[in-house]
Amino acid sequence: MSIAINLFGIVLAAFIVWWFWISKTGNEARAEGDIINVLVDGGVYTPSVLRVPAGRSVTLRFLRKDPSPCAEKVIFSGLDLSADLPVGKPFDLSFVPEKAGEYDFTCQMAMYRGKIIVEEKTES
Ligand SMILES: [Cu+2]
Repeated sequence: MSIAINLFGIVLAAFIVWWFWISKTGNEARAEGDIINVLVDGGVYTPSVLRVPAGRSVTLRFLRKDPSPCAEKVIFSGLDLSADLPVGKPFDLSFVPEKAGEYDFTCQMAMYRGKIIVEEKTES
């Protein structure tokens, strides 16, 4: 019996590590064709790290599947940007990130967490 409990503990610990660490840092997306699809479900933005170029318009296409009020708002600190996301249909949020840097975006209670990395324009 105690072995079963220990095994359960190990599995649980592994799951917690995965949930809070790997699942949130492991998915990253770069803007392709100026649109990034972001799924809002299960307490995470997928992908949660978005790389976009500075000075060019980008569209974040949010698809919110989570009906809980927690997921309703998305707030971009540092970008002076926020939106209310509808459930079950795509919502486009377009903006031009002017300054390179890292900006967090979260739901109202900061349970959903993501990050936009605005990259300096590469001179060509
Ligand atoms: Cu929330």
